[in-house]
Amino acid sequence: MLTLCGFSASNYYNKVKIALLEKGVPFQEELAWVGQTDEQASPLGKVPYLRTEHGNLCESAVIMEYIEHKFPQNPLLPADPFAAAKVRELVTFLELHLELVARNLYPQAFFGGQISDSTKEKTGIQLEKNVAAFAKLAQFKPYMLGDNLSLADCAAAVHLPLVSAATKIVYGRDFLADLPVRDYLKHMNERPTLQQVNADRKANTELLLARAKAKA
Ligand SMILES: N[C@@H](CCC(=O)N[C@@H](CS)C(=O)NCC(=O)O)C(=O)O
Repeated sequence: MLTLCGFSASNYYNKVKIALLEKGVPFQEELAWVGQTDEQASPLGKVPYLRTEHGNLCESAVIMEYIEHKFPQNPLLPADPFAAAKVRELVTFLELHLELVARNLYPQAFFGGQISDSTKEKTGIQLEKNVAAFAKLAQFKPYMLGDNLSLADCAAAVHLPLVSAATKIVYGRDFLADLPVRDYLKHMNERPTLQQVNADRKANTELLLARAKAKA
């Protein structure tokens, strides 16, 4: 059986977990906090990583592709190569151009730190541009790309709330406010898979904060 390793407060961990649950692929979870990961499985010490019967895999995009190919049921990528490429394109925008940029804000938004004025300014400019570009690709109809749930929704459901929250806290304005993100997430969060992931995330976030407090 597959073993998904990491912790449930992680957005990248949850992206993979949603895909496994939506596809109905059996898996077990192994708790691995940052700093306690398996170096062989994840040489950069990042989560998630996946233990399979053939060996280990890290990087969530790679894990998603493996799962999709190995377990074709309940597909999260369209069969048509161009439509599948459009899904991958949107995942790239969500991760490379939104989440990774917004990540500069997390120390201040979520971890009680302070970011420099120049980081705040540069990140704001970059995010404005990237959000406008993302808005040209995302459909919200009702899923990221039309009628069918895809890998892009597994990513959007976990990354968009962080981008919204981080910009709201740091700039006093939700950079995604002009997009129908709230309705989209409400719709997504009605899914039993999302409800499970969100419940696990909340419980694990409390543990994470308690660990951080104990260390301080
Ligand atoms: N590109 C990676 C990103 C994963 C990632 O950044 N995970 C965070 C937790 S949400 C992490 O492990 N951070 C610790 C670190 O980067 O050292 C993926 O898609 O799996």
